[in-house]
Amino acid sequence: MQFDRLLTEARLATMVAGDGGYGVIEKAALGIKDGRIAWIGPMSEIPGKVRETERLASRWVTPALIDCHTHLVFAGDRSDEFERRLGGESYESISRSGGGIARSVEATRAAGAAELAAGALTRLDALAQEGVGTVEIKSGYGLTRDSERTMLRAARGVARASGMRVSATLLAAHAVPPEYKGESGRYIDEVCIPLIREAAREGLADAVDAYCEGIGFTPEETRRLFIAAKAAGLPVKLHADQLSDSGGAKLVAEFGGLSADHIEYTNPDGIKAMAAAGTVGVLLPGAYYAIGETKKPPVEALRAAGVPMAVATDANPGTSPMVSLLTAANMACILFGLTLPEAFAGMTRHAAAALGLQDEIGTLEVGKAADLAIWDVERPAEIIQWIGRRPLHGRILAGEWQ
Ligand code: DI6
Ligand code: FE
Repeated sequence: MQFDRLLTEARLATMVAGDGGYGVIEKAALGIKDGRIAWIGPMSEIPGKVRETERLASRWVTPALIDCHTHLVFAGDRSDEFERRLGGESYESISRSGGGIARSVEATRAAGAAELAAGALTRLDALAQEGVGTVEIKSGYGLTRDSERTMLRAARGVARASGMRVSATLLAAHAVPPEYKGESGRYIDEVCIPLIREAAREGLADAVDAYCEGIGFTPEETRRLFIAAKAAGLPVKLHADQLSDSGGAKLVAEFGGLSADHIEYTNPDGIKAMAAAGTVGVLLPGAYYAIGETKKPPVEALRAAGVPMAVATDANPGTSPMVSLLTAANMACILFGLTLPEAFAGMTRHAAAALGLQDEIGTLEVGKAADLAIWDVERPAEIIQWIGRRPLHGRILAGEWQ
């Protein structure tokens, strides 16, 4: 067997499902050919005589991490709202008085594509330094047909510039823009649905998302949007049940959705529907923490129902100003009660499924992309235990050191 690269003396956390743990292979080797994992196993079983080894000196190797829910593309600053929230005002009340998403929309509309990409790249770099190789990036701060597409183009541009894999999501139904105030239905029909068709035709989006919430869109509007997404051949996901129980998780599961995200207020019916549809539950502890939410997502019920759980940053300028996936994982363990292997699966295997990329990334398996994170730690638990430490040795993406 010939490899382009053979990593030896590694400790692998393959994250392959089975024992519910890390899928460990000690004293392991991993062969890479044409950007893919071509061989994996104990060093004692390396097939034939192979040269060109890169010794990892017992370092741990995991799949490159995946942040499956971010809003990394935006312009402007909302730290004044942070101050207002510290003064006791709620996120919802700030939103209703013209702050919140609307503020970022104003700044984002005024920014050019280059400015948007530059800001996103800085934030993306923070994630890269923690071993992230794939990010999802949503639109949703443009809210016109042109500016939403500019945001999606910026997300595609960021992928090219960073060498990272980017999954772009159309989130035109993030908020009702001022020019449609009080007419959310008309905004859905005149802007969001035509945009779905355009984005699909132009290859700008990989999925469609919506903000189904009292301060966002109703379940009925979300349903119409999902019907259009399905017709355009795009999978759906949803900001569901974050501030109240609106039946969002059940709705997105009904459409075979990739993921239901937040899900703090999701009821047993929603959990059942997610389990039946294979919809991933994406936990976003950064938002829970930053807005001072007290209702936790129903982790025990999700676990009992066999719903795969992912963990993401929700990086955004309002409710989750956080560009650290490892911190999100730490919070998911401490605040929500995830086990360490669950948190790792949430940043790898289940995050891949939340993006529909489970055949491509998320585990160390022959045939998958050679997207790896290599760590200077004694035990995988350390990676999540520490906050702000970044014990990353390096990343290999599509077979190449970054
Ligand atoms: N994700 C979102 O998109 C909204 N909340 C959340 O957790 C709001 C984002 C924002 O305030 O900009
Ligand atoms: Fe979000």
